[in-house]
Amino acid sequence: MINPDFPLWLRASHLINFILIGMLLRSGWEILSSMPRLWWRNDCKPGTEWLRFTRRKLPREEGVYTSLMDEKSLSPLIGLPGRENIGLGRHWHGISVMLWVLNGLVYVVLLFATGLWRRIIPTSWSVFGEAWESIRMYLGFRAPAIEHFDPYDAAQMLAYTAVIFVLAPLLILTGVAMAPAVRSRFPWYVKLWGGHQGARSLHFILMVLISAFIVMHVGLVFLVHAEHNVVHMVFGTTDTARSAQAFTITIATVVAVVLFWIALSYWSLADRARAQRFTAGVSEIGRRLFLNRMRPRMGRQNTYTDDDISEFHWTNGLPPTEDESPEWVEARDDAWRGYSLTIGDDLSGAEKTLALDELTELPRTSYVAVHTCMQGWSATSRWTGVRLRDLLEVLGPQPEGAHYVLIDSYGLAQKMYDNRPREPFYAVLDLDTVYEDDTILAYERNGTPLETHLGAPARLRVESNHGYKHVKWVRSIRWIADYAEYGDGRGGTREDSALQAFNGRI
Ligand SMILES: Nc1nc2c(c(=O)[nH]1)N[C@H]1C(S)=C(S)[C@@H](COP(=O)(O)O)O[C@H]1N2
Ligand SMILES: [Mo]
Repeated sequence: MINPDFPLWLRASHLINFILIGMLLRSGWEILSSMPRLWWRNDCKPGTEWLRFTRRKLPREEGVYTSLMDEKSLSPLIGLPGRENIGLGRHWHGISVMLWVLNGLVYVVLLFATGLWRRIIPTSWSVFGEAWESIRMYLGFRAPAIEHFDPYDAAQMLAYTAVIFVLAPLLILTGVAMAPAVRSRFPWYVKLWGGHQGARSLHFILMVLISAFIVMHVGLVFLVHAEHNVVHMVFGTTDTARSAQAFTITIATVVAVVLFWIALSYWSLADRARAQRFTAGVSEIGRRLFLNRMRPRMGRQNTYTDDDISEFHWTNGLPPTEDESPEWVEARDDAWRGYSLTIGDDLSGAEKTLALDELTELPRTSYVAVHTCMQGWSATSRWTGVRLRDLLEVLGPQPEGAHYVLIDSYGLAQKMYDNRPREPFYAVLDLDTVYEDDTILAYERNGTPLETHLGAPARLRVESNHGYKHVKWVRSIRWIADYAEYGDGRGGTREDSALQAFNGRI
């Protein structure tokens, strides 16, 4: 006998939600473990964290400690996938959130379409008094009688309404605020949350709240009138004679889901290149739908101004050493007189070199922008330089057959994916990104020549993307046909070695 009040769609979306929440939590912990510190201050100055999950002390000096050194390894039983794989963790987070939002939308639409919202959303103020009565009973280790559950009691109505209509939307809104594509297009939106660190810290707090809800919710299902709850959840009936059967199915399902979560980790770790292709490929659907069309406009906004400039700036990647690049070290020691930047076209072999003073004579642009490393830190600076599209014109119009631009560095990758000798750090941009207003080669920060650890004498800024696309100590900028022929073929050093997505818009 089917009770229409627990229709199949409701039970199915409940199960799907359970699977996806687990994936979101586990991949979220993987992301957090790559930089296990939380701030309210947007410059993430060492020592000002309000919470940290690491005993490591941060040096106060700028440019000596890279965020990559701060990564912690999680067990694959906890993190998705675990073992310092933030790239894959980010993709899993993306896939899970896309499915979770879709499932949530279907659920909410059906909830209103079927009128079932009435038993969840309170419509009378008396719900607060009744909920307080229930809570007092629970605190005294007693439970309200079954007549109070219709099918939910007042405390449940309040909790479910808060989770579905407050916590979940806030998690989505703070998550979106951390995307550089969103920030560079709508800077006011990020400021609304207290900047990148405000959004990140709130996202964390909301995660804790939703986790606490899950623990309570699951606990109470089994503690308070379990025989009713499990038949509702599994069969949708009120036939308590089937509760033993429902109980068995529930336990078996939970065990299967937990095994599935762990299997995702081991599947990812077994062949990380394959996992990157799959997960970055699927999550690209979301970027394409929502982020790729947003064009950055930091030069035309006044939300972030010189007043927001950070006191401290984190670093990822250390400057080239004498061994790594004698020519860069020599140029540095000679006030950049020997520095040369190559603008090239790999299709025809054409190239031109520019000295630093030729670079600074090109039309300049300047704006205040927030840098975010996908690991979690941020910093605000005024960047001044030449637009990439203007710089490329030095060589002439866009060559026929060129679909990307590759930027490489005098500095080497911190570590190669397969431990082969370290190669120059590089990033590839697609044409949309190349032509954006806020894709520039910067040679000044906060009105003074670029500091050595931040990429002197010139570094890329791609405001619509996370930091891993912003090549420092730039050596050459070249038109290319396809990035598959360079490095490991993923379109950048962080893509190759940390399995990040080619598209760094979130
Ligand atoms: N040459 C080079 N450029 C690089 C890196 C690097 O390791 N080497 N790291 C990238 C990453 S992941 C980030 S977040 C930014 C950090 O920029 P910052 O050190 O100027 O703050 O640089 C990017 N550019
Ligand atoms: Mo980064």
